[in-house]
Amino acid sequence: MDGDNYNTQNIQVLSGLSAVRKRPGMYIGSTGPQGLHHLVYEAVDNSIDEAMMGFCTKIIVIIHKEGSVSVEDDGRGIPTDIHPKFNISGVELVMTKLHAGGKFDKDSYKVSGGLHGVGISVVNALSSRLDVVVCRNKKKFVQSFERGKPLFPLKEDGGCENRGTTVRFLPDKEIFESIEFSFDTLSARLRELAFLNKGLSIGIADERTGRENNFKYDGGIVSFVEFLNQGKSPLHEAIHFEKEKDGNIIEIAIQYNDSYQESLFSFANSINTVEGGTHLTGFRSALTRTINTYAQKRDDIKLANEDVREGLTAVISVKIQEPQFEGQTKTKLGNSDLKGIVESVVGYGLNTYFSENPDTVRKVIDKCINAAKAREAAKKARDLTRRKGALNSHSLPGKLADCQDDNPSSCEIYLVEGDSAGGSAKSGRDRKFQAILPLRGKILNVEKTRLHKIFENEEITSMITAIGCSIAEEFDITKARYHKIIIMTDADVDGAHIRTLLLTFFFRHMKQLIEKGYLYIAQPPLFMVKKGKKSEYLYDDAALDTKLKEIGKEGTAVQRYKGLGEMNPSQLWETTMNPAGRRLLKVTMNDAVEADKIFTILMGDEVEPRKHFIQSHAHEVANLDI
Ligand code: 0RA
Repeated sequence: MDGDNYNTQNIQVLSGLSAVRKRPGMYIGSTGPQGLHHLVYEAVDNSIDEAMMGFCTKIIVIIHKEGSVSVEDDGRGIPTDIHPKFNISGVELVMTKLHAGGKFDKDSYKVSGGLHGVGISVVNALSSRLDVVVCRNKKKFVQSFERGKPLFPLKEDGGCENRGTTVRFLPDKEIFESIEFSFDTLSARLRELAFLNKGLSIGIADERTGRENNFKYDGGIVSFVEFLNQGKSPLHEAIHFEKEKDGNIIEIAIQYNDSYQESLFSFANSINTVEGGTHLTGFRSALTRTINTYAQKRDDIKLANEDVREGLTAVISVKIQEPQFEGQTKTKLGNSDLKGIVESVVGYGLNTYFSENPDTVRKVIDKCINAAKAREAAKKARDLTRRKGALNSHSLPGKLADCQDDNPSSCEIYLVEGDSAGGSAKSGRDRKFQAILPLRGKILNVEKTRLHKIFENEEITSMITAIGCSIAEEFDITKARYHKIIIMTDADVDGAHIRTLLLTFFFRHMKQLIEKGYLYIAQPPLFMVKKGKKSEYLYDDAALDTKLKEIGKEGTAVQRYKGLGEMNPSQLWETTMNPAGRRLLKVTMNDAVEADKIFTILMGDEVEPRKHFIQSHAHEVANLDI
């Protein structure tokens, strides 16, 4: 190899990659678990691009034993010839040049695009080792890198039968907090990508555990809504349409079910736009308007947005030239022209579909009119100002013991089961930053409840008011008054049930709180072990076992705590509330689709799938990831 010359030409490129290593967060969002997994998505996106252009049918992701991940596709293979301007191979260019994105031909726009759309060179920069294998024209080529630096130029390494690209990388321990990949997190995203790219086969295998999944959905997002509606009762065949307008591709799948919940997922260039955006606004507006036109032919009733959301399962996928991502987590589509475009495409598509499918129209309109009637009846039956007052006002619920501080990021609220534990928590807390809201009795099962009923429930409204960010159309996460919302229930069956009901409420109505990492579960101790004058709190059975083995059973008293009420205020503070020693479980959701299904099954009204779920999960320990 032509050593010196080779290095000189790469100085510019390498200084680009060293910028990535200096400020990884700017390129992949964070160096935590999200950023780590983002590396895989970035690598997969290149293969997805190949698939979207019609050259790749299969992608295989493998988590290897030693912690690296490989992404293999059967696309055309990254070009191996020497690029005239840079004088290095196409492979090396793609792997080392920032924002190259892998595409030489400008005509083809990148429609998958990782969240940050930075290209695979960023993966290379942040990997202690990366190996690429390209098969093109029956020849095999290889090149290896360490922390972005090529160890040698691309070289031929024998022949091969099939074409394609394999990129295998080991994330750099010096960069990431942890380099342990989660099979479930990757699997969830790959399934989503398989839904969004119909017919594409995506497999994932975990060599550490032997787990594997294979995804291929010939129905695309129609399969997606059908999947979301499993365990629910759909009212009609999925409605589907896809249209290109002004260079944007808009694809919609809709299927109502008989529940009161909405399950809606929106995507822009395959990115889950959790915070919504212009495409979603356009969709909602067209849906309400179109259904209203039909409803008014039948009944003199005006449907509100929330009436057409009841029982709606929908997937919206737009593919656009230059997506602008905004919002707190950069998952809100900002392109202003998309609102009108989606609105007109959805209006037209729905009208066409409805005019050809009168049976479906009737079922959908019935459902929405029912929702509207229930809402209006409830409205008449109560003082409207109360709802507005209860949810938006500055009058906090009477039983809330608020904290003194008013900076949300340093404030916490404990949602405590029962008045007596609530009382202990109020005396035991640090009132400067800890607020207490006692909850009485069972919490409403929101899974089986219409929105307006939710507004009538006192426990729920007091929670909504205390937290401050409202729900439904008025939901606004920036108004959250606490950045730690801590569920504290007894360690018994009732406590577990209340916890599940609360989780269901947060998942259905304040999902973004979970996504922001604001929701926690307190971990009160299960035991106190006393020997002589020494006592110690233990938090699970395993810890108790270990302790008893260590100190011996003789002369040891074990007290089992069943309820929070068994602890006095100072014990509660010491064991469960004092930030210095307490344990908190953060509620995370690495798969919103899976969580949706789990809540449907756990809290919905079909008994069979629930039985199956409980049986097939009975062997697992309680897992508070939802
Ligand atoms: C640039 C041009 C061509 C293919 C690719 C990039 C490509 C990149 C990656 C990254 C992972 N898998 C990939 N597969 C393809 C087209 C080359 C041609 O015209 O044959």
